[in-house]
Amino acid sequence: MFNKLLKRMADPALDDAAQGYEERLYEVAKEGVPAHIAIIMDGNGRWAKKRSLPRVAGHHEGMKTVRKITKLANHLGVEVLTLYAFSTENWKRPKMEVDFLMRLPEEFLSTFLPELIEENVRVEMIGYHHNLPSHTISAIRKAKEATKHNTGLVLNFALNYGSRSEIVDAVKDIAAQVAAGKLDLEDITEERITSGLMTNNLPEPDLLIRTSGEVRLSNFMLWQLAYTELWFTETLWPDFGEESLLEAVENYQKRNRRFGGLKGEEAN
Ligand code: V07
Repeated sequence: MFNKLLKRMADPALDDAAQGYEERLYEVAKEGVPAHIAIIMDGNGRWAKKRSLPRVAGHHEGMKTVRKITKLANHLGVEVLTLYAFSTENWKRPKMEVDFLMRLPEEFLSTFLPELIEENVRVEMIGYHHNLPSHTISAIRKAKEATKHNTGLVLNFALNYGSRSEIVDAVKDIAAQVAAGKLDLEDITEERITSGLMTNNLPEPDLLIRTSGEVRLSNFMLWQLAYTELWFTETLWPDFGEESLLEAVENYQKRNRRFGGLKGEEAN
C-alpha cells in the first residue's frame, strides 16, 4: 500500500515543497487510513451560483474533484471510496439538470477510465438501475467490466440510491423467506439485514464526509453509518481538494488515537 506513495516520492522532478507534501502523505498513510470513506458531495450548485454560472457548470466542476480525490484516496491506501452522486430524491430537480447529470458517468468514464485502469481502481455501483437511462447503465457496466480484476481502491458510486428503500427491500426479502418457511424468526439478525443491503460485500464506512455545510445524512447509508465517524465541512465539493481530504483523515486519526483501542465500546 505504501508502494504507490514511495513511487511518487522517488520522482526526481519533485521540488522541496512537493517533497514535503509527499512526506505528509506518508505520515498519514503510516498511521492507518480509514478503510472505507463515504462522501456526500454537496455544494456544486452553490459553487456555480457564486460565479454566476448555471448549476450544471458546478456539477461538471465537481467531476474533476471526483478524479482528484479518487487518486489521492487510492494512493493513501483507502480500500473503498463511496461517492453519493445521485439520490432517489434528485429526480425532483428540473429535467434539464437531471438529463445533464445522467450524462456525467459517460463523460467521466470516457475521460478517466484509462487512468482508473492504470491506477488499478475498481469501479462499483450501488443504487437502483430502474429509472436510469440505458446510456448511463451501459457506461457504468462497461467500466465495471473493464476494471473488475483491479485490486486497488474500490470506487463505489451511489447512483439513484436511497437508504430507506434499501432497508425496506432487505426487510421484504426476509419477510418473504419467513412466509415461505425458509427462515425462522430467530434468524432475523443484524447480520441478516446487513447482508440484504446493496453494500453487502463492502466494509462499513469508517469516515463519512459531507461538504458544503449541511449537517444531515439525507437518507444516505443510514444502517451502515451506525458507528461511522462524521466529518462536516463548509467547503463546497468543487473546492474540496487534496488538502481537504488530508485534513478530514488527519482529524479521523486524532479521534482514533483518543479512543486508544476502545472503539465500538463507547456505548457500554
Ligand atoms: C456526478 C459530479 C460530482 C459531484 C456530484 C454531482 C454531480 C461522477 C459520476 C460517475 C458516476 C458513475 C460512474 C462514473 C462517474 C457522476 C453523477 C453525477 C450522476 F460510473 N460524477 N458524477 N454521476 N457529479
